[in-house]
Amino acid sequence: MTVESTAARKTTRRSSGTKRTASASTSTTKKATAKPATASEPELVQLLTPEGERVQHPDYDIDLSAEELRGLYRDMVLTRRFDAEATALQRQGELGLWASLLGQEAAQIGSGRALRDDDYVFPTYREHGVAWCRGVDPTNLLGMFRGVNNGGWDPSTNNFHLYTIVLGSQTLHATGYAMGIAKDGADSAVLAYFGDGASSQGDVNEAFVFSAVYNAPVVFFCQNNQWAISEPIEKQTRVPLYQRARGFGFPGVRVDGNDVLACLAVTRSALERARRGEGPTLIEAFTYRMAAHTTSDDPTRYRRDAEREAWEAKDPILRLKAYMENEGHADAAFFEELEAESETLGKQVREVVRAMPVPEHMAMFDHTYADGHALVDEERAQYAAYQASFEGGEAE
Ligand SMILES: Cc1ncc(C[n+]2csc(CCOP(=O)(O)OP(=O)(O)O)c2C)c(N)n1
Ligand SMILES: [Mg+2]
Repeated sequence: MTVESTAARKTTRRSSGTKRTASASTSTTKKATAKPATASEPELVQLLTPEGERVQHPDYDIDLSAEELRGLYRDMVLTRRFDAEATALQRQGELGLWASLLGQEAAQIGSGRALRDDDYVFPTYREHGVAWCRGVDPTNLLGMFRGVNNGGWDPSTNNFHLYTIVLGSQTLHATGYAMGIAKDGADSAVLAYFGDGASSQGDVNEAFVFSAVYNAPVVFFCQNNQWAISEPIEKQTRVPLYQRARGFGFPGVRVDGNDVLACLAVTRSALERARRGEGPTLIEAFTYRMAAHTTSDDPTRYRRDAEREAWEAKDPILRLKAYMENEGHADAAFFEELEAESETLGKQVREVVRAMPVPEHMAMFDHTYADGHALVDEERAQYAAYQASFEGGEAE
């Protein structure tokens, strides 16, 4: 383990348990300032501590109304509920697979709510919270995981690209798209998501080179959730990921990925910078994958419970709830109504998934190429022969 990654873990442990003295001595928490990072600690932009105390940052300020805060809270709660429902549906055999975003709600809602409608998003396979912010019907996310369609939404409707499973490839798509809109003279920006594991992909590094050299209006949003399936972050890098940007010639910033306010402020600022024609930014959202990599994975085989427990103390939803309650930004009725809304969403998700029509088997070959392809034709014929070999004509 390197000196810097050791320092990062020390920061993690220290900030998870202890309360700052400022919160005990004053009821008006807004005057507190974040503890400056020491020379050995990588900087982390934070506006809301794990205890729900509002702190200031010299470069990133944000002033949100109570209504906006409640909106961010609602987004996170409903996204978590949707995610839990999808995990349960997989366990009941209704989905083939699910990649949970549990723990990453603040990173996704904060960055997703920083976008303008005309901005464009390139997600991985875990960006359910960002999809929510873009207005993609959450049940549309589930068709691919049920195996009844190849994507499930039209990217151009919500400026939200299809989920991408080939790690990092979407960062190149995003860079090319950003170069294109810049040539068109648009003042919109592109937000590309990827993970700590994907940061090791050649595609991501090529995207950094091209976006820097062409000053492309793209923001790279890396959710460092500490794990790439069973590989820890220490196996991906010898420097904090955000520091890599410097070598490519653009700024990098590490943000507390469990702090929705900080994620919103930092992403908003980076998108504005891109729109001004000042080029790319790398945001490293320091967070944690609380669940398994996917429902096919068993993290108890490779990581300790204590690590997960330390991150539980930094839950993104609980800290915003504590802040809103302390400051009187939400009352009991708000939380009760939201609970009822979550129940309704869960019920709706279950009903829609179970009612999804089973596609005709041969349809999976239809949209591979716009104009057909000899190899696909051969595969289609082979598959048709295989289906015909079953008694009654077709396998269930
Ligand atoms: C090019 C490529 N190599 C390997 C895989 C297999 N794979 C799927 S997810 C994953 C780990 C990704 O980790 P990370 O980028 O940190 O994202 P996270 O799943 O933690 O959100 C791997 C290796 C893949 N999908 N694509
Ligand atoms: Mg990861």
